[in-house]
This record gives sequence, structure tokens and C-alpha cells, in this order.
Amino acid sequence: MIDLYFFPSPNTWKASIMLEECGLPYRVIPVDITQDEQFQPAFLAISPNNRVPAIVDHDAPNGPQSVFESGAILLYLAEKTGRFLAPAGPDRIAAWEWLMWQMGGLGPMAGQAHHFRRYKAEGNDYAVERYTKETARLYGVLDRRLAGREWIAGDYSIADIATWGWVWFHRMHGQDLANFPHVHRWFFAMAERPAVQRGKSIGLDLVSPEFGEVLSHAYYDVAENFGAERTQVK
Ligand SMILES: N[C@@H](CCC(=O)N[C@@H](CS)C(=O)NCC(=O)O)C(=O)O
Repeated sequence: MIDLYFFPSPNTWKASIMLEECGLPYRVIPVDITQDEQFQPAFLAISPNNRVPAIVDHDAPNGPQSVFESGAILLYLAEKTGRFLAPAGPDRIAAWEWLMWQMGGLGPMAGQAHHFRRYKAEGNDYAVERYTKETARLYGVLDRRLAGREWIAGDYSIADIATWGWVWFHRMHGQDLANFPHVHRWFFAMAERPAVQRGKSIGLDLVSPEFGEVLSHAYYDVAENFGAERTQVK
């Protein structure tokens, strides 16, 4: 059994989607980051950077193994199961590269765009413009990567799983997927995977109705036009 320390967000969806994709048994342990539960000593012992997600694998060969940082969790689960990471060769290296790109680039920059646009736009034109532009650049990088490719790094992999939850919030990032046709196609292809839908939908009961609305909004907004938009970008 794996314990998943969770509060719904693009970073935690990586872990829940990977666990669902791998069919591993897990239980969700809520960490309400709006109530500062991430600072409790028991959680800090597992995740010293006071962030979710974190996991504890109770079936690890040397006894319970904790892992924090979403990218490390994806790598750990890929190694444990032998799934969603090529065993060798260029696709394996590409998955590392694009996982690091997401962890060091898209996640932090889109996170800042989201923050300033949604919570602190007033009086912060410089930050809004800087992070929105940089996020647009990163969406462009991903779009070029996906041109002529179904998935980011060979077969469907942890690179896709790491990136998708962030693109879910493209509207909050000030991005229109019509400008990124390959990202658009990829985003919906992944959204159709049952494991992605299950991993994305857990924990909505942990948030306020208002925040639950925000978490769902990005998707439904796009989903309303799903058929039309998909035809358009072919
Ligand atoms: N680099 C970390 C970032 C995790 C992260 O930022 N988690 C947020 C939720 S998306 C969090 O726990 N925030 C709590 C806090 O800021 O104290 C990862 O990828 O796991």
C-alpha cells in the first residue's frame, strides 16, 4: 500500500495520475495546505520542504520508503513498476529532459503567472507580463516538441504525466490553446485516458466549493467546445 499525501493541484495530480496509471493500491492522506497542515512535524518528517505531494511506499524492499518532490515520485514509481519510462535509449533520456523541463521551467513559471494573474494582478503589471510571456514561450517550446509526435518522449510517459496538470490551468496562465495546436491535441488525448480522469478527480471533497469550482472550471470551459476546437486544429 502507498500513502499519498495530497491536496488537489497540478503537482499532486502527477502522483495520483501515475498511481492510477500503474494500478497501484494507494490511500489518500489529505494535507490541507490552506490550513498550514503541511507544516506539521509528522508531515515535515516525510516532506521537509513542506509541500505536497509526498508518498510513503509501505511495500518497498527495505521497509517504508518516503519520497517528496513530484518529479522524484514519478521516477520512483516508474522504477518500481517498470512503466511509463523507457528502460534505456533516447526515449529514456528524453523523458528525463522533459521531466526536468517541467519541474524547473513550466511549473515554476506557470505557477507565478497563475499567482499574479489570479491573486495579485493589481499594481503588478510587470510581474503579470513577465510571467505570462515566459509561460507563453514555454507553451511554444512544448508545442514545437509535440509537432509530429503523439507524446512528449516516445511512448506515453512520466514526461506527459508531469506536464498535463499544468496545462489544465492554461486559462489561468493567460494562454489560449488555439495558439498551440499540438499542445491542444495532446491535452485532449491525455484527458481521454480513464486513469487521468480518475487521478484528476480525487480530493475535490477536500476543497471549498468555490475552489472546487476553480479546479473544474478550466476543464469544463474548454470541454464545452471540445468537438469544435478539435476539428478546427486538425
Ligand atoms: N517542487 C515541488 C512543488 C510542490 C508544491 O509547490 N506544492 C504546493 C501545492 S501545488 C504546496 O504544497 N504548497 C504548500 C506551501 O506553499 O506551503 C513538487 O513538484 O513537488
